[in-house]
Amino acid sequence: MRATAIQSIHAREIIDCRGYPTVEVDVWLEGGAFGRASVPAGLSTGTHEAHERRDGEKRYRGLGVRKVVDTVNKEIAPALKGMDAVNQRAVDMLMVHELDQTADKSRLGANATLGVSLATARAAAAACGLPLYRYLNAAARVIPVPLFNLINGGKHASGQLEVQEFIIMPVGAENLSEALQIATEVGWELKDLIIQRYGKIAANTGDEGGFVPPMSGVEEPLDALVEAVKRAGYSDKVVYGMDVAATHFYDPQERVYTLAGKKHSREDMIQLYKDLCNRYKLVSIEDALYEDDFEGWAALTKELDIQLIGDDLFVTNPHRLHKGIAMGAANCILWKVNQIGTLTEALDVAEIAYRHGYGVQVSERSGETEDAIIADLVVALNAGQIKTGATVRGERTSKYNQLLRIEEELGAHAVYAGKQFCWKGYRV
Ligand code: 2PG
Ligand code: MG
Repeated sequence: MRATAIQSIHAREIIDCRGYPTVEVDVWLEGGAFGRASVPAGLSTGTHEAHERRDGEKRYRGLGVRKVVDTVNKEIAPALKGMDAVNQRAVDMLMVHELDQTADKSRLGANATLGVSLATARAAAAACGLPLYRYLNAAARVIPVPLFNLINGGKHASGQLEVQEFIIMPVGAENLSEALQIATEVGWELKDLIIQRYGKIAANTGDEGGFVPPMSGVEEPLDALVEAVKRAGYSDKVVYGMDVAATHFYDPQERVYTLAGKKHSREDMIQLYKDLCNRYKLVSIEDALYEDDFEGWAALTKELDIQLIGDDLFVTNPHRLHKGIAMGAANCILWKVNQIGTLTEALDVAEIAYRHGYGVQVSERSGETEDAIIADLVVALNAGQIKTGATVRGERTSKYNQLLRIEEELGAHAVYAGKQFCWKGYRV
């Protein structure tokens, strides 16, 4: 028996940062190597994501995952026993094509397959004596520029902002540790500014650690970010981004986006983005339009010379990405492993993106655990960008801290991607 053969797999129910149950999987290999991974969960999810299975029973308001845990322990574990963990593709494809056999993983649950898939990768890396990022890519060296989500709206916050995320990107930092310092200091300035304007009660934070001030529309939060960056002294090092998550304030019947009480057509939204790009150093917009409006996305992509990211639009799915590429919709994919449900499929999607000149931005979910696996994955992909919240809350800082360790380990070979981020000419 090879040392890297799977000896046993064990899943359990744990809780994520919102207290929602989720799946954690342990994989043991014959030679004694061990890997553990847990599964994140979205809240502002795209309609076309792979299926996240929940118990639907009284406990945890239906959100329990005991049935998923059972599926891993009783069905997946015996089927995978003896397989070679370094053959990630074979492990993942067995789950997808032989055990599940549905298009959206609704039989096993994408939360079952992903937990097993990620824990297997970790166990295989451990057996090889390598950090995960290096096991997946011997040439990995790019430390991503983080997109720090400092103001939370939409489904991630109990405020009135429709736009879900207002983001700063310290592209002018020298390295990740300076980027973290910049984001933290800007966050403190923003907190002071919010308290000055709206009082202490307004400085609470949302699901991703950003503030939830009583602001409205798009300009007010962007102006506040610009002011906080200025007060912190980093105006020449920071550019801005947003995750609009537009599907969540769009009415498909009426075909309107309701923003700060006003109805906007698709064309109004495109015009709004054009105006914002003229007024702010806005270089990256995610989910600017409705998730099924590929035509609108193509028009938007023609009009704007910035990074346009498809999250709910592509849902890390090869078919939706191919459709977008064919139509010229967006120019970057948001990469979330749980949207597709196995590591192999997620890596395949990233490869499609790269081949067609699309960017890849690795992202957390709003419901994270302290598992920092995306830090290794973003370096393995040399993707150059990560979105994982503000610099607070353990489930966010775990990713940044793991990236700091990787940066240190790569030493002189590490390349901080800020300098390479050149959308709209912001080549620093
Ligand atoms: C998003 C994500 C993460 P959720 O929309 O990009 O920020 O949110 O995980 O709730 O889908
Ligand atoms: Mg999003």
